[in-house]
Amino acid sequence: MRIANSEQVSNAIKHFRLDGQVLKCVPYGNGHINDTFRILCKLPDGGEKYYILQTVNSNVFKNPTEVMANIEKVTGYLRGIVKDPREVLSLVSTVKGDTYYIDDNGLCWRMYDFVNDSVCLDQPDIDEFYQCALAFGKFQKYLSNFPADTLFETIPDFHNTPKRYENFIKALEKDPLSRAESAKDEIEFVKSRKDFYGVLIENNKNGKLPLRVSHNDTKSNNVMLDESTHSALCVIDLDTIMPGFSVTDFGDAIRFGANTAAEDEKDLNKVNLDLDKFEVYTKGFLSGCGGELPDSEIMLLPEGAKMMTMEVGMRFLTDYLEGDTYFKTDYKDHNLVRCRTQFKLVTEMEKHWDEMKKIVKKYCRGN
Ligand code: ADP
Ligand code: GN1
Ligand code: MG
Repeated sequence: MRIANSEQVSNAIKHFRLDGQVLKCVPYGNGHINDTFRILCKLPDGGEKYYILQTVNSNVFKNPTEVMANIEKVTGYLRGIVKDPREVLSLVSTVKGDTYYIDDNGLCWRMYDFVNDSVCLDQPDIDEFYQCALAFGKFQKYLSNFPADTLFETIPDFHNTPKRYENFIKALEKDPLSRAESAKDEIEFVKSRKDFYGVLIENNKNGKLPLRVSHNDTKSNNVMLDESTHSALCVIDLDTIMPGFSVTDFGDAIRFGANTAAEDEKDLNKVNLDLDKFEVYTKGFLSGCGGELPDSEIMLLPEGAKMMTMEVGMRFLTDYLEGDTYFKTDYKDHNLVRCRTQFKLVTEMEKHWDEMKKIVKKYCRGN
């Protein structure tokens, strides 16, 4: 379901400083949160230029202006580090000189330069997945000296899995649409793993897992690759940049990209963990991080992968119980289907746990 209607879209466009005349505006991308549009403009010299227009979903981000403040700071900082302008998102300013526009309905809009000649992929092959790993690893490295305390927490407790579990239990107790009956096995799956959810937070407390500036939404379709070489260009979807853990950035990417099937595959026989992709991502991510991560953190990468798969599955299930109010859905049981896919992948990770640990150990340096 879209957040904005076409009148609101046309009105929003007028408030941004575009280099030409708008020819076309079409819905774009596969994100679950924001409304995204691609705009085509005719330039005065006859050429053409694309832009990306987005709403910031205020049901998800309670304070969109804080989201925009984070993005402005981080993209400005990254621009001082990278060489090619296509390596960092560029906000387009409004006619008033701001980085966002709030319309009369309170909707927050922003515009980006389109990353030209690029693609982003829902199901990358192994080489493309390596490129995504490099991009997210470098992103972590580039931001290692960024002043984390200047960032707003755009979604409080975003990857606090024990809190996510509490929210799941609350939704289950309310069960407003009486859907719990149709998800008995999935509910049991979540409850039976309750002791696992605090593992990363415990490792943070015991000093093995430091807070770092992280992306927090590392799906492969949040990286733009060069259209012709398929090498990594730019990390996008910066709404959730906040202090977080390296291993959850790693883990969410594995959840999405090392699954042998789509995030919402209905045939669970097709859902497996691709260990070759797991290894290639480990290699690419650590290489991108440039030796920043100590061995004790590297050894927790499998926990990050299982935690994120479990957590996102739990979030899909919670949203199903609450009546699909958070994630965009395409059909009635979409969130239930998505959660089943995640839980099958968790089962695969549990089966291959020792192999996952063995793989990450190969990349430790003995420190
Ligand atoms: P969501 O939070 O809904 O996932 P994203 O910011 O990831 O929103 O954008 C959705 C999709 O729009 C992306 O997966 C990508 O295909 C496309 N996109 C977003 N920003 C750009 C950009 N600057 N240049 C080209 N494509 C973009
Ligand atoms: C959402 O915005 P998008 O589609 O990249 C969600 C992530 C989930 C993901 C599941 C802000 O990501 O946390 O992991 O869906 N983003 C937010 O596909 O909640
Ligand atoms: Mg996205």
